[in-house]
Amino acid sequence: MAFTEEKDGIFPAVCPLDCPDQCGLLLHKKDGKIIKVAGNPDHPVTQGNICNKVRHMTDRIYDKNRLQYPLKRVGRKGEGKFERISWDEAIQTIKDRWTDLIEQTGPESILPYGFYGNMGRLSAEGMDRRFFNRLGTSIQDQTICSAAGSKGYYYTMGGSFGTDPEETVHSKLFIFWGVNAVSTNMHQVALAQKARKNGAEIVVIDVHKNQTGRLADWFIPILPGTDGALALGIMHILFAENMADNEFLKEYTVGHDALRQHVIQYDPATVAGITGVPVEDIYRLARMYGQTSPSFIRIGNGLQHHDNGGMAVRTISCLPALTGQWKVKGGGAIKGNSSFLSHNVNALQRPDLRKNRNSRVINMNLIGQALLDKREPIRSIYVYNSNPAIVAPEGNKVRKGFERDDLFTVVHDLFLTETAMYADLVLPATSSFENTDFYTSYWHHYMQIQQPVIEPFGESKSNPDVFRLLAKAFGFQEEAFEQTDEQLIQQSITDVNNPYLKDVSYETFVEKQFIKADRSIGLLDNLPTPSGKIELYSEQMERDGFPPLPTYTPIIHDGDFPFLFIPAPNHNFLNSTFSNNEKHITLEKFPRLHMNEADAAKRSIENGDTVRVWNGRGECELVAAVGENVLPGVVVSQGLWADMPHTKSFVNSLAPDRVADMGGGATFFSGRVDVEKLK
Ligand SMILES: Nc1nc2c(c(=O)[nH]1)N[C@H]1C(S)=C(S)[C@@H](COP(=O)(O)OP(=O)(O)OC[C@H]3O[C@@H](n4cnc5c(=O)[nH]c(N)nc54)[C@H](O)[C@@H]3O)O[C@H]1N2
Ligand SMILES: Nc1nc2c(c(=O)[nH]1)N[C@H]1C(S)=C(S)[C@@H](COP(=O)(O)OP(=O)(O)OC[C@H]3O[C@@H](n4cnc5c(=O)[nH]c(N)nc54)[C@H](O)[C@@H]3O)O[C@H]1N2
Ligand code: SF4
Ligand SMILES: [Mo]
Repeated sequence: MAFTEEKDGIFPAVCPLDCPDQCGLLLHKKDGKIIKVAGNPDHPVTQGNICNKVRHMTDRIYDKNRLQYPLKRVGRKGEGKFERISWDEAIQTIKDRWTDLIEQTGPESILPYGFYGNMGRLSAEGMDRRFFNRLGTSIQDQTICSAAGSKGYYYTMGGSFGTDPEETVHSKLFIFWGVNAVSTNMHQVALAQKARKNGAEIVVIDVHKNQTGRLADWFIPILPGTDGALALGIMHILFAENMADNEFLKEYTVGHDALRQHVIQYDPATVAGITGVPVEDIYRLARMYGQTSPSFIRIGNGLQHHDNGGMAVRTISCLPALTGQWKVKGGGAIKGNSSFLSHNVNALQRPDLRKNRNSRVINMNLIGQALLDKREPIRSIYVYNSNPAIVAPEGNKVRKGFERDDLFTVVHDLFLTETAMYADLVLPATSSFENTDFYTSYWHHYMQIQQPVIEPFGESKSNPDVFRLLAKAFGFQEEAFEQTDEQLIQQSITDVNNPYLKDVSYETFVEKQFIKADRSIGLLDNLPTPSGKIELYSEQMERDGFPPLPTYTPIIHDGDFPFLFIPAPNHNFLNSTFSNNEKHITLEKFPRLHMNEADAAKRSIENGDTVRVWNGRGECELVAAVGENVLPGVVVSQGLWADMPHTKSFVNSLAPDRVADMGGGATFFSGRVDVEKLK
């Protein structure tokens, strides 16, 4: 019997959020409703522990403000006046408007804009991709999260391949580098805590002494955007003091001799001048790293949200090779591990359905600019799994773009988000617990399957179902649009061109619930870099216009404002998800600005004062948290707060939309601001 038909019981589920941990869940159902979301103790990595955010997920699923039926706008854009319509009317309106646009200016005047509000492979990159490929719309370059760092790591290692996190329990040294893991990767912290009982040490390198910094045995504050220099300083000492593993370097890397010469220039005094990390600490860290085995580095997303983020990750990712840690159980690094679970993406997304192979590509970090660009304008945008009016940089430009009267905007979401406020049509989305889908973690090595546990809320529909309806309205005849979710999953896990993943059947997947990538296959024997080795020197980078060896380049000077501003994520929201849920807001209290007491004193700012934060792009108001948790010259906010009448905490109005050095990545953390006390 399908789970949805059973009124009471406990059913397996997957956390759908954009979080590396991808926990296994158990949903407790009574009288047909979910009454409790708990961790699934059978999940080999997450083992029944989940975060507070998702423990309160039932509030979100049954929130009184959840969208139940399609809406059409009857007021001004942004005003929030809508009227209920039927699904038939909604789909017909989209069909008619898009048909006109395609006739007038071609399909590329339509832009899909989605991200990973639901990490399900079908929800985020299944029927949607098939449909937009077939329609021939513009292509969205999905760069907002980890594009720069993933590219940097790719140059060194050939893909998102790192340590099996389960093995890190054997490690003796954890370096959490630019990652607020207590909030963003709690099970990696749990593994580190376990290892700590066996003598492991935990080092945290961050611009903010947040929850993760406070847990460290040693917290190293660093100036924003200078991590590459610190890594080069460590390399300098590893080579100078003969701590490098020469055998490993010879067998498994290219370019170690060149690197050895190259890093002579990054002596500890020079590096201290760049990073703000004292010379003696650079020596201490390098010796700790050079002399401890196994050692493990968790490379965060935060440190790559900078102008030089790609190169920073590229540089740090060379470190485990210098000390031969890739051969040690529990040693190495993780930036991301998604490549171990790469499935049959072509079968799922069907790029072959696209006739206009050279369609224009729009970098999602530049959505504000793109919507305001008058040359070959975007005339319609379809937003799903994302909330760009809050999460995208240069937020004021983004909103100005969405205000355009001639832009036909459709937003599919569970809530009337800030972005939905600008929509012409709003479509209600099911929650992931109402869908069939499968999930592949970007940190641990397990795929998981989701079967629907409850019926769709109101008239809400899943992402794949909306695209099935649209395909039908457009009269697309291909079988690809008739296929069921089960068929899509089967196609995705068949003929996978990935040595770490064996084909499985849908039935086996359902029976097992968790399927692990096969790590008995040696990473070092399968590196998909051009040389088949770890590339300390990369000819490919040279061809792409980068220095072939890890090199420090400062972030771009962002105007004459005194502070570097880091608008980071917070503990109780997930990006902007939960920022509209009462319990999560109560837990987070209010949006703060952490600043150093010396800087605060100069401006007569005291703890708890409301401050105005501004630059040439925008302004917002936050509550000062004064102390020693950030270095002078740095201010840090936490959380992507929703628009509320009593807060003006739109931090992304201040963030730059310059693209990072690699992958078209985001530079949220390379902006500068000024701060004053509000009278
Ligand atoms: N609770 C919670 N969990 C989340 C999210 C959330 O919003 N809330 N978001 C999810 C998503 S989409 C992602 S991508 C991940 C992100 O999670 P993480 O990988 O942890 O990345 P961030 O939280 O962006 O930033 C991590 C840290 O980088 C620091 N930082 C900023 N600039 C620098 C720098 O130049 N150098 C160094 N060393 N540190 C720097 C910040 O102070 C912050 O503590 O978390 C996921 N999980
Ligand atoms: N200042 C600053 N800005 C940042 C960051 C930062 O650290 N600092 N982090 C950046 C990063 S790393 C990321 S990944 C982005 C994330 O940005 P987004 O991907 O926009 O993430 P969310 O804000 O969580 O919005 C996800 C939306 O998807 C909706 N949703 C959930 N499930 C479904 C579904 O099944 N179907 C549909 N149609 N909708 C669904 C949710 O209700 C929610 O409104 O933000 C970026 N923005
Ligand atoms: S948000 Fe992350 S830690 Fe929380 S339940 Fe989901 S996967 Fe687990
Ligand atoms: Mo992200």
